[in-house]
Amino acid sequence: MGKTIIISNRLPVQLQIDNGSIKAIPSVGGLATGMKSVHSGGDSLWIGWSGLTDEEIPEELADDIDEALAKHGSSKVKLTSEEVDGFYYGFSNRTIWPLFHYFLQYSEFELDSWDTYKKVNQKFADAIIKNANEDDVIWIHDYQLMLVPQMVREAMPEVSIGFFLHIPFPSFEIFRTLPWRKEVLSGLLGADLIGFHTYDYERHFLSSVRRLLGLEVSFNDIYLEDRIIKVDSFPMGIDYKKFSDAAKEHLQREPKDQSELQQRLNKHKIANPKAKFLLSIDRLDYSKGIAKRLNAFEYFLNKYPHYKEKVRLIILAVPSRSNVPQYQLLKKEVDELVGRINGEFSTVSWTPIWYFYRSMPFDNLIDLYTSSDIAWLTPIRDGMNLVAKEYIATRTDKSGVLILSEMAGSANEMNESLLINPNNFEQIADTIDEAIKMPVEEQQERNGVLQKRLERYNVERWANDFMTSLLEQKEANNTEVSRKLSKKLLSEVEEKYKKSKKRLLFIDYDGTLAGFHNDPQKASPDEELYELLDKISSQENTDMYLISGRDKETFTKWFLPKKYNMIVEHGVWISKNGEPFSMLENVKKDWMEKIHPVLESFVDRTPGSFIEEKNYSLAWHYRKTDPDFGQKRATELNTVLTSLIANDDLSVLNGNKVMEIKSSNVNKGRAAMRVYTEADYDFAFAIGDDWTDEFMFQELPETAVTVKVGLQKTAAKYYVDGTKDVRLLLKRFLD
Ligand code: GDG
Repeated sequence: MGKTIIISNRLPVQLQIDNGSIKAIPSVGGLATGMKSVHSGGDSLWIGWSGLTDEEIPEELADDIDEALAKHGSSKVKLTSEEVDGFYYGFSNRTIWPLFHYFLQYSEFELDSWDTYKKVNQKFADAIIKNANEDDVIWIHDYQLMLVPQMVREAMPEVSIGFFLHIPFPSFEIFRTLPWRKEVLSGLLGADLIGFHTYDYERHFLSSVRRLLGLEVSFNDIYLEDRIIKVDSFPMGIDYKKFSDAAKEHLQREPKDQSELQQRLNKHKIANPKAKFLLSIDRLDYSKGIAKRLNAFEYFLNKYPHYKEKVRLIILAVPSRSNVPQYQLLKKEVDELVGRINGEFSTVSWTPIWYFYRSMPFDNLIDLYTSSDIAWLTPIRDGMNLVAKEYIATRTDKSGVLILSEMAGSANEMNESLLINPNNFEQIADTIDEAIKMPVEEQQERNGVLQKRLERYNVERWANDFMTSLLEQKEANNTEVSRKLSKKLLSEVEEKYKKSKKRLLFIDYDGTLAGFHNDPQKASPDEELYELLDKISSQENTDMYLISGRDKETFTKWFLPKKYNMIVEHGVWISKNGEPFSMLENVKKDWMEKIHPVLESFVDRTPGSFIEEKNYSLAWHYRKTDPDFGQKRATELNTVLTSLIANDDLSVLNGNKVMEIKSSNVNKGRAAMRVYTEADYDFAFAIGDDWTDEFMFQELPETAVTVKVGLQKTAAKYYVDGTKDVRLLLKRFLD
């Protein structure tokens, strides 16, 4: 494995030019804080934007800037101020951020900023391509760079690409409103592994992929023609040791070594030992629910007036995206609310809210964490929320209460905290009361469990899990059980075919010779296909069988009186040399009366599904239904049928968007073997795309050439990508 390349919008340091000299300031925010420890660990390069636009970089400082960044293992992507406006403040933060956090009303759909987003994503991709080797591992981060995976994939088809989204992925109903939804999904699908913080985000993403791109999704794998993409959840952890060590060190400091902020906090504690500090820390962002929290605090003070002068809310709101109008409005709203509440409740000796609108050094952050009795974090939506985890990590004696919004991704792993709905003021007020009264033993019990979990699943573990999973995925894609029919393998098969004296070919129809169609009757053969089949079947010493689950009427209409051999309905009927169909297998059909009404009830409740009645089987098709819903109903039907047919000699075949119920002693494998044993064949070949073809792959002798169409799990020896490749393969058999 080569080096790791991390790509995110911002680098781990932000550069500032101060009187001609360059200052590197550590970046604030979840992604930067989390990935820093991964970056410092080994051979890695971080590519991102330096925080300075081209216009802000004087020519004479350009080299110094590159050098300053190189010291931090970083390399910059150059952006003009216009590009930053369109890409970052525009599409990223006025379209994607609000949409993905369910603030639909704030989402702007501007073609210009989408164009800039595409252009800047290409710039990031170019920077990667310039720096990467094929054996490097590329890890792309977050919503600003969703098109980069596919852009890199096009230039470097074999390289390992991982993508992690740090914010929520919204439900399909929200995501579908984005005009460029398909482009965004396709951009992401350039990756080998796509990671989210929670299972819910993963689920939403897969549902959009299925519904908008119509791709085959099985569990958490997405099947493309030439690759499988894995989607998984990896809840991001923190650098636990860094926070807990810092807290320990803080608590041991002599008063004279303490920060000014700590000394002030201490003074208030000493003056009023029973008073409680409530802490809230976030970037000033509407998704974090700061204004709502202030309103809830006012509600609390009114509902529990005896806490007046006994609680203080410390709000640290870190300036963020102040170029975006929504953030300016929010700043105004928060300023006014703080003013109003302080005006309403303050006494000579007490101000209920301390409000800091700035970014603080790490040291002060620890002061706040270690001095606060309660951390109160109520985002309206939050991908994860690392502040909640950091607070717990700094509680060295395990005291302290965390009140956390259910809407934060971290709530999934922090059940021992007090979880609230940020919109329910009544519940919030009661929970603050509960937190204030909570006995220390209970606090320690809850935090003990949380600390163990956070210490174990820290940010290093998170990154390792992601990387391991990415490499495994690459490995799995490279070493499939069946091998892709490469040019070399194709030549080998062709040679075997041409040298053989008696050949037998089994060729499935739907999904193999012809693509799928919503109406099965419309997937009829084209002229080119007839020509190809005519030529193969007329070769000497060659028995070609079309083998299908279709009914004999359709195949009679499409192929007779052509002299192809045909086996239909999975092996019930056979036709040789242009003769009418006759029965190959004796099967009963009295069970149909019992099963038909069950299928009817599923058709009634599943719009778009329908029953196909074949002579000896019944098929329930759900290709035209909503994919998620269809899958759910298919699972349900499977359960119902399994118990219904327990005593009959029937089996249920789960095909491609179809479930077929038929007699157990009929399948393509059994039929193929009956034909195979009729003569002395020295070349046997079978090709098919779905589950029902697996019977052939399994039952034909080891020497047979078996080929699966598509990438799904198979017993076949080889695979090809799609129907086009099937025809190219068959053409090889012509003289
Ligand atoms: C995004 C997602 C997801 C904050 N103020 C200061 C400061 N911080 C540090 C905190 C924490 C980080 O910034 C904030 O992380 P969050 O996770 O709470 O939130 P976002 O910035 O919105 O991050 C979020 C995250 O990505 C990771 O995937 O959890 O859901 O929105 O580490 O400590 N650090 C310093 N001074 C401050 O004033 N030094």
